[in-house]
Amino acid sequence: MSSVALYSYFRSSSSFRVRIALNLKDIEYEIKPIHLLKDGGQQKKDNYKKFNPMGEVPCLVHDGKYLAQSMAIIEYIDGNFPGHALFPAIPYDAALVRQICEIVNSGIQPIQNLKVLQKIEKDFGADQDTKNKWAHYWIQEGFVALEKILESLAGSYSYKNKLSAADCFVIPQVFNAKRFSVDMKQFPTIQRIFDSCMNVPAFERAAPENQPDFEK
Ligand SMILES: N[C@@H](CCC(=O)N[C@@H](CS)C(=O)NCC(=O)O)C(=O)O
Repeated sequence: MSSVALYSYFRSSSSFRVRIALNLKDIEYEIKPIHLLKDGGQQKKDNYKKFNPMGEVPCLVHDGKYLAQSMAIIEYIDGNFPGHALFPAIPYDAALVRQICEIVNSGIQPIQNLKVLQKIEKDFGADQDTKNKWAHYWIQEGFVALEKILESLAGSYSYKNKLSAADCFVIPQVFNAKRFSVDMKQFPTIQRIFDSCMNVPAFERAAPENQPDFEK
């Protein structure tokens, strides 16, 4: 029997991606909470950074093997566990799914990540309102592009009518969009995908409010 654990923070969208993927694959896993704000950020402590020197969640532990970066983790999960395939078999279609993942993974989330918001506060004097506007701007920009691409690719889900890795990335980013008051009426395709996915138990169970470390 293999053992799977995930270092995760309830509000972390990158952890949320992996929680969805694990649920879609029906993999049992233990959540190991890492609090991103407590004690100056538990992700920055040496006893965590020895697993992930980037000082970020998520980090997967599978049978004693450690792996960080949600994209790498989700590809690893997909290749190593049976069940629902997270990437289409056709190479071009699989690349289209990765394109969606990367728009979120490299084009949107890193610019509104906690450490970026903390840096613009500490070194450039940004107050809460400025930090909110910053995050709002980058999510809004990214969603304009994402909406355009998804208009032709999506069915009920990001890739046609099949749940895929793309949904693991898009849905948590919508949670962040809502948190930073992005008006989702501008993005009807993304909103439609969100509504369909949130009716799937794998997504609902992975949501921040259903995590053992959830805080209001
Ligand atoms: N590209 C990384 C991003 C990971 C990441 O940014 N994690 C955030 C939470 S969503 C984090 O741990 N931030 C800690 C910090 O900013 O100090 C991944 O996909 O795993």
